[in-house]
Amino acid sequence: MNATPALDTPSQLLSPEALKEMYWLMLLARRTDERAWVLHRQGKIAFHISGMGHEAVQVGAACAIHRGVDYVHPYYRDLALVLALGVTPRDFMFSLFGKRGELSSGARQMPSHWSARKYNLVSSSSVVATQVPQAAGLAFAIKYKRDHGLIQADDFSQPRCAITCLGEGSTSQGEWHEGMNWAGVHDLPLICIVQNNNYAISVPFEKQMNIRSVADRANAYGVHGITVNGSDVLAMYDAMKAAVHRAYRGEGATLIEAKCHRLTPHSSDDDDRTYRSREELEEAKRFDPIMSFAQVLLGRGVMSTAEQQEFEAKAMEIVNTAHREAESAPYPDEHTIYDHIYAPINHESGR
Ligand SMILES: Cc1ncc(C[n+]2csc(CCOP(=O)(O)OP(=O)(O)O)c2C)c(N)n1
Ligand SMILES: [Mg+2]
Repeated sequence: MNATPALDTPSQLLSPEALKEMYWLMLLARRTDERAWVLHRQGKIAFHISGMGHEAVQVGAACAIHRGVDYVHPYYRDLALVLALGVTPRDFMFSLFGKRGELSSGARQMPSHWSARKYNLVSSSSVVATQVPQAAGLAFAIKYKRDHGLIQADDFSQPRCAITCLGEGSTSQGEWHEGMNWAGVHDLPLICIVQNNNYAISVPFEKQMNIRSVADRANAYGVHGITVNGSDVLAMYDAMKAAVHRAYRGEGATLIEAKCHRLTPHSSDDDDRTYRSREELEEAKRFDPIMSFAQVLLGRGVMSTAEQQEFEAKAMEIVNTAHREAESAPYPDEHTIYDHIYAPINHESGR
């Protein structure tokens, strides 16, 4: 009897170049992130919130969508995700230093509140989970246009899904439930990625919910739910591809719970020694997504050791240049302080 041939998963169809691009994006995010910590400890920047340990979730997700066209509503840990969309380490350094010409808000927002119209990257509030109903609204608009013949399923020039991210702790907020329910009721092309790193600052998962998995909640909203190993970029890519196809074909929303590890304190202003043991952190480092993906690529002969070293050198050069340029750039002109914040005032009419 013939064995049934195994179906190819989307990640098995990725070219060596595509696989190496994934590695490169994860590495670039990590080296940029590491520099931000150094700059903070040197007292040169005020704040940093890190994505270290989350890179596989974010790069796997970004590489599965139509980048720059589908809507992305990120959260503060999504450095690798936004780099994959086209934001550069230089853009990020400008936001860390709050310098003139900063991409997202002209240096008015905190760092890691990304926004760029050219990448369909939508700005979020610091208030956690508020991006979920907003992303559901974008997905609703896509569905409305599709239902009225304004977008076709294969129209690559138009956004055909909206993705949004948040942490597992933020799913305790009402906004998350409202957004997911709306997505379920209307079968929206929404993909919600919950980056479950087991902590909301110092509060562990089991103090946040009395279930074993965030994805268990998908059923209650009538959306598809899946839990994936968020330290494995290819597993994440496969889960995302399935969700993206579902969204593009009008088959409704997906909740992806990506289990990962936060390899740093919550932010530059947190001391995680007060609530998590060093042994636990050392154990988490064994799942470093970049090191494990390097082993996969080297083992398969997709990437050579020489190429890996070239990537390292290139990343350092890019980060050094970005750092240097941002540090020496001027601050915004003080006369522009109210630009884009208040409507221009007509001094004659007083309005
Ligand atoms: C509504 C609201 N409450 C509290 C905060 C403060 N806060 C910022 S991040 C955070 C933890 C979020 O944890 P989680 O959702 O698990 O995401 P993670 O930071 O672990 O990626 C909290 C409580 C906030 N920004 N908004
Ligand atoms: Mg968390």
